[in-house]
Amino acid sequence: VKMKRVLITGAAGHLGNVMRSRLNDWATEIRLSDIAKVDDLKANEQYVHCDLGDADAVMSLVEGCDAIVHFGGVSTENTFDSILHGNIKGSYNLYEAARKNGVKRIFFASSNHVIGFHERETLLDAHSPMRPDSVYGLSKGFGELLAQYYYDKFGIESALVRIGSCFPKPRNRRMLSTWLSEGDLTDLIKKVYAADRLGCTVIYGVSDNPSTWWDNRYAKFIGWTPKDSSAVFENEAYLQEEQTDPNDPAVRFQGGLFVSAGHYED
Ligand code: NAI
Ligand code: 15L
Repeated sequence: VKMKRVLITGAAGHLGNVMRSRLNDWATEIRLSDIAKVDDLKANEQYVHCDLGDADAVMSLVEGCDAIVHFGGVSTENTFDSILHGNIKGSYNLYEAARKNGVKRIFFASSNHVIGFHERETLLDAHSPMRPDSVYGLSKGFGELLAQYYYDKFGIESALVRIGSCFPKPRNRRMLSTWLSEGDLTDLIKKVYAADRLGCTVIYGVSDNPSTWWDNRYAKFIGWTPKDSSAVFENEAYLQEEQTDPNDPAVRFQGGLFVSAGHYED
């Protein structure tokens, strides 16, 4: 399926930048937005500076787009004010703009930190209760509920993709279980838009790793089968050398370091 005009928010960030080049052929036009500058625009790319917390700016940003891949916002723990602005108001502004501009389907970059306070021995699926491990994770929980509301009330479909750890390779032992390859993420985005129906569906964004805490049984209808595996990194020296204590909260809980990270005060 070739898309007409796709909006990628957070396009100056890590995943926005990677996906912008991987998805280039997928769309006739790609609109890239961020508060930071996006460089080296290709012929079919357009950059729009936009603060997601600015409702009017987001309204005009979304105009004329037929798909939104929403990566923009604060991507790790931070102050409540910055998360309120970029993630809570930001995602509300985006869904309002989608409603008013007739956008029918959104890829929402949620996070594993929505469920980070589950222990690693617990196998989760889409129906497991949220247990956010941070104000950041809490804001992603808000985003998921927001998407559900916009689906129930206005029929806007969303993929709520609880991304594990999407980096070129796992950075620590935990990421052997949470790693998502760039190739699998690219394929997932395409599958989300190729599906006849999407509804409002939670998908764990994780590759086919030997160890996993997440079961995508309720998203099978989308037809996404991750092909990569963190097994290729298992024997790397930096992962062997890491010291782990089973009673360390960062080892006990799925969210890793986010569960014990400090709580920011404004
Ligand atoms: P990133 O921090 O590199 O990119 C986020 C981008 O959003 C940045 O370029 C930043 O300038 C922009 N942004 C922040 N506040 C904004 C605002 N108020 N208005 C407009 N733009 C704003 O993060 P990354 O790694 O690329 O993640 C992309 C998305 O995926 C984020 O929503 C993150 O929460 C989510 N995610 C990423 C994971 C990963 O493994 N990389 C794991 C789980 C979730
Ligand atoms: C996230 O939600 C963050 O955006 C990313 O930077 C990683 O820390 C990732 O989760 C993770 O859990 O590894």
